[in-house]
Amino acid sequence: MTGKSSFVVVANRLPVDEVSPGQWRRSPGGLVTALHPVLQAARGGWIGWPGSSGPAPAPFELDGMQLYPVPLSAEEIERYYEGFANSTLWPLYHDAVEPPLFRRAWWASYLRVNERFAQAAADLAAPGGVVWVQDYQLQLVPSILRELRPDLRIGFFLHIPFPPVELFMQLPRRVELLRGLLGADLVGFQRPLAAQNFLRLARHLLGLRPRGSVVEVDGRLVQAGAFPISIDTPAIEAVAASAEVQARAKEIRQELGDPKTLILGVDRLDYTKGIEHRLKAFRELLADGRLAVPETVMVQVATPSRERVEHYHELRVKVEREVGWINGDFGRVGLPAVHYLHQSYSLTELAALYRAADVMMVTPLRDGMNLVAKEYVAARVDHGGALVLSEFAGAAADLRQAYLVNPHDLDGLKEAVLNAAHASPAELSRRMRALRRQVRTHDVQHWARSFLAALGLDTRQPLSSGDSTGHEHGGGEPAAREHTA
Ligand code: GDG
Repeated sequence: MTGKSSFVVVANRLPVDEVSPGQWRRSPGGLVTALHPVLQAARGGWIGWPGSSGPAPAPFELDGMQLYPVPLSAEEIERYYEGFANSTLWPLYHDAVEPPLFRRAWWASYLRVNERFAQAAADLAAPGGVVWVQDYQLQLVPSILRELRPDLRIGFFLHIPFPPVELFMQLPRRVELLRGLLGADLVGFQRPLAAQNFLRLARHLLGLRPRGSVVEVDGRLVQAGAFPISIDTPAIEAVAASAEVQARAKEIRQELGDPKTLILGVDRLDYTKGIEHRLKAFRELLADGRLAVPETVMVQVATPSRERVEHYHELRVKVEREVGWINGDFGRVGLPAVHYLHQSYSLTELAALYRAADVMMVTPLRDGMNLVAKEYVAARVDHGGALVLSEFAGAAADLRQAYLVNPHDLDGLKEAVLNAAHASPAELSRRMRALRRQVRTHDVQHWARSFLAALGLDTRQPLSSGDSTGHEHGGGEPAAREHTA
């Protein structure tokens, strides 16, 4: 592939999976769904790691997207990805719900990998092009890229929370990380509070003077704002409404012994998701006699995740011990209380589970957004089911008619589960209709458009390929935007 791209996405992972050697398939997920049309129209490029160690394949095209694989060595996967990204930044940015680990050797690797991604973007982007950098693994890319290519318009979006100043200050490399983000023209977050934390930090750490949502750095203006991410609502609705999924939902309930109440959890097996809190609430409700097996059963899907990281290994042991405890005390032969599934499923199977569940429990201790909560709502085309949702998920601000809970308040959590399980069909339908309006009007297309419009890229106009972005850059004036900090 040759030629420069006027629109470039930079993300840790390429949006594809290798199904057999040299055979790639688009991976499921909202980000690629949202960006696919923009990438197609602009002949845009996506720079990312293909998912295994060693040399990367040559650039290739898939479904109209130009894909540029960036190689990572086994040592870089260990230090940059499992180390600095997932053992330092991930826990620290999630309220330090597990203690972040600081290892000096990880930083050098994080810096080197960020330089590699930035160089790839600098090589690919057309003059005056737009580059959109994704997430906490690549926080140094904006400033490195700006040094290499001052002509570009650079956006950054953080998918996870941005911590309060007091927590961020623990980072030994705090100045470099903050300066990295300030290389962007627009820094987007899930919630306004995160944008405020970022701007406060710029004042506290670098003595900058933010005005509203804008801060001046080295004579440039950097804008911070909230752009709550969402899901591909029409696609999920279509899957959930299919005859296949309806039949499968019915079958799942039968296989579970036709319970009166089916409680569901679906998460990556991650310590931020509050899986243990949820299980404990269920165990206590059974012990109190306020719920009973087999009228009530729980299904917990815990998708394998980051298995080589120590915290994740420990979590698995704790969750599985709790599941064993509950089933030992309350299960019967052929009728466990909790069906625990440490596996990945197809979207069709997930949609069937969503449609089968009476109560969906989403109880993170801290979560940037949480797409599972939104997917559950989108899947309930029948207006049934109840969503129990943690206040500490970004999604709680969008999904106000959920049963909102503090997962640390075990009694409150138990009450919410009972209220959800015992609510009248009319009450459930009233809440679900309101929730569904939100995810229908604010889907992932809406998210991508809002961000790119704020960055100066109008995705409603046909995009040109080649070396023009089809928009004016002007003298650093921040673009108008829907959501402000
Ligand atoms: C980060 C932030 C933010 C899960 N198991 C299976 C499966 N999934 C899919 C879900 C959902 C996605 O994975 C998980 O998204 P979440 O938002 O719930 O959580 P994170 O992975 O932590 O995502 C988060 C998000 O980025 C986006 O900005 O919302 O706060 O932490 O889509 O459906 N999908 C399939 N099989 C599974 O077994 N197919």
